[in-house]
Amino acid sequence: MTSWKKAYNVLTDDLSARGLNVESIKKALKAQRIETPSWGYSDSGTRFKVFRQAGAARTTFEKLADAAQVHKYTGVAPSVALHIPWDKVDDYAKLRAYAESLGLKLGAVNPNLFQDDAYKLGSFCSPDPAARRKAIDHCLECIAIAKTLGSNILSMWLADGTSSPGQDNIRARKHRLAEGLAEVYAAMPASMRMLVEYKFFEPAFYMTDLGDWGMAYVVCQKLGERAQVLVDLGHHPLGTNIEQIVAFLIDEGRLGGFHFNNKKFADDDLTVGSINPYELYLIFNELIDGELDPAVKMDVAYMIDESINIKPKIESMIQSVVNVQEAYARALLIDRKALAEAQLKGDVVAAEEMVVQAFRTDVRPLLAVVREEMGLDADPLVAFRAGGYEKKVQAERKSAGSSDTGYPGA
Ligand code: RM4
Ligand code: MN
Ligand code: MN
Repeated sequence: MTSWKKAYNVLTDDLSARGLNVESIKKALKAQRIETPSWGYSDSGTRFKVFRQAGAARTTFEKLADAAQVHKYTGVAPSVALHIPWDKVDDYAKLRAYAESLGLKLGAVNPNLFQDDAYKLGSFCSPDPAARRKAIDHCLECIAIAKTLGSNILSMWLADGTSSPGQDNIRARKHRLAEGLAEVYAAMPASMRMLVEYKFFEPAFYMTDLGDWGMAYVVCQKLGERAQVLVDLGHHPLGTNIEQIVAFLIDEGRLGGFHFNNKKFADDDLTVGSINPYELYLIFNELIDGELDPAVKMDVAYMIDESINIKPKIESMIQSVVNVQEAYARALLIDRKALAEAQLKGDVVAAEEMVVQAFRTDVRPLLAVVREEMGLDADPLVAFRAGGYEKKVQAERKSAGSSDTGYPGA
């Protein structure tokens, strides 16, 4: 505490002198929520090799126990996304009760539309009506599961695409997609949202049926108001301005959620903020700009979608959550009024400086004090390491995991 306190006083004096309201910034930080993915806690790898980790979660129950550790030390990660069938269990009511006993909620339900032989040519877009039926039925099953779990998000990612020119009729695939999604959308209760994720390549390499945000947007618009676009940070070509996509979707009321992760080259699913923290920060800059606009209605699910192969899973997840917190905290330090004035005057340098200076601010003392005020340790990673959980589960989880509950890699 004492080590952070001095830096905290210097920082908050400075922020107050800049006319910022420290208390409301702290309130926003305490209210932030980030969902972690069940598949981020089990063994995973690349298509070359899965390196097993001692103590990695083997069952959905163990994944939840691990997620509870992330929430215990960060205080802002109380929900967990599930992937069906990786997280298939006999009794979903029991799973829900277990989650609640850990202080967790079950979040987005992700149907798996890519790991069955039937999906060789696609799921919703397949030329084979039996494959399409299977995909739709699986999503209907996921809606039923979500209802039992108390979850109100159906998160759709399709691996659909073609790998050779001429393989299939692109427009016919588009029509099949619209038809199948409409049936699933119609089956959702009024409280449920469908998030539609796009990705420009992989596993198909010639074209992907939902290749970018524009295609996802058009599909959502046709479905209805409760269909919104999900932005996964790893799903764009290199150099794409993701924050612009975010701003555009916010303005159209169609930003449904995020899959936070980080990439160096492709869909790398690395620790959030580990490669390009400035991009993450600029995304939060747009999110706050949207939140402050009374003309804009926002309901955004902040989720992590990472798959760490080498680092210990829980530690990486804590790093990710902390990096998201820091990006948000920094973006909260921008003086919005002054920025708008500089923009209107065309003072490019002053406007950029305001954005850059906030990014350069060391917000760790602020977050340390926020955590202490929430009854947490100032440093989640250090506290987790000192807690002895890794050692405990390494001893308990000696037998091999079942092979169908993990993410094998892209
Ligand atoms: C995909 C996509 C989905 C995720 C799967 C495992 O690339 O990001 O969101 O569920 O991977
Ligand atoms: Mn994703
Ligand atoms: Mn992905």
